[in-house]
Amino acid sequence: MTVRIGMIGPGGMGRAHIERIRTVIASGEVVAVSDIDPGNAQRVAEGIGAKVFASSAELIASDAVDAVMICSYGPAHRDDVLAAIRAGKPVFCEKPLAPTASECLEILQAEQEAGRRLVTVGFMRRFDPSYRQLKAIVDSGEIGEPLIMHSRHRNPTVPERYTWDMAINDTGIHDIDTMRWLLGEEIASVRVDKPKRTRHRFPHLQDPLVLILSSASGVWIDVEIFVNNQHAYDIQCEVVSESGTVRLSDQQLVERTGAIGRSHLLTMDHNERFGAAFVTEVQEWISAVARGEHTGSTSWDGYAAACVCDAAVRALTDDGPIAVDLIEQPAFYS
Ligand code: ISE
Repeated sequence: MTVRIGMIGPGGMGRAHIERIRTVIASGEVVAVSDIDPGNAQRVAEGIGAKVFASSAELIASDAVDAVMICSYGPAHRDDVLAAIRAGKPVFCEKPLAPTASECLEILQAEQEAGRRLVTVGFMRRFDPSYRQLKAIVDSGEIGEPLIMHSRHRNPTVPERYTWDMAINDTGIHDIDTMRWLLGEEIASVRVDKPKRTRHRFPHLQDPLVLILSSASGVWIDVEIFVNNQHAYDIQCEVVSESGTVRLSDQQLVERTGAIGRSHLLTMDHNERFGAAFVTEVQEWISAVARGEHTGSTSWDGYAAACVCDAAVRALTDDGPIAVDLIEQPAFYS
């Protein structure tokens, strides 16, 4: 079966997914496109022979669409995710599921009413081979219980339109999801520490910043977010456990040696660093849709990450630690 996909909001991320689906991913085809910019929808659709829809609502309702990918900007997600759930169609939504925890709650409610898991949130690190190997070691129990975790999320640069809260809602949200996923438990509280600011780039940003998270069982986690480091897309993670540690190693396949020493290249953006993860993520989603199953992170994961982000954004201005306010997890998601 070929899953007929409707793509909403094909910006950089959406176009990269389309390219993957067209070239390396099996059993899926993007047959429909909509965008708030009709010119963009037209251009993208023409390139792949897809149909253009004037609105996302019409695309979701179309009989020609089996499943929906939402790659538009965060504030537009809620309405389209709800429409897809009500149409009974599987939906892959890029992060954030929705910008606020209360909008995510509406999604949880609608999905439970629909009676089956339809929503997958695009937390691609869960599909990265090195993170998967790290999690397998943590889960094996061979090095004991995790006690401390260090996460580093560095970008070479961000555009000026990157607002003050985006270090948390757009960038740190990945680390928040990864920490929950690695530990298999929720984050209970968050504090934000503000180091000396870089002189590079924008005065409206606290850059870098450090989230100090505490998990439900008391694991201490620091997440460094530095989005104008001027040199690389640099992702690091280390888990310190009772009788050993495990961390991601360098991601490059080759090392070069010459007159100035030994070196390897660094990745410069998320598509380069997580290219393989994106392919696995989208392939697993399409294959699961074809089987009538669910895969990847759930609406609950999108909601829990939003709750931690809400607390972290508060902690940017209020003294921490701020408690993370979560509803009890419905059995539907356990
Ligand atoms: C972007 O949206 C991502 O998801 C990247 O992984 C992250 O590094 C970047 O800061 C975000 O803007």
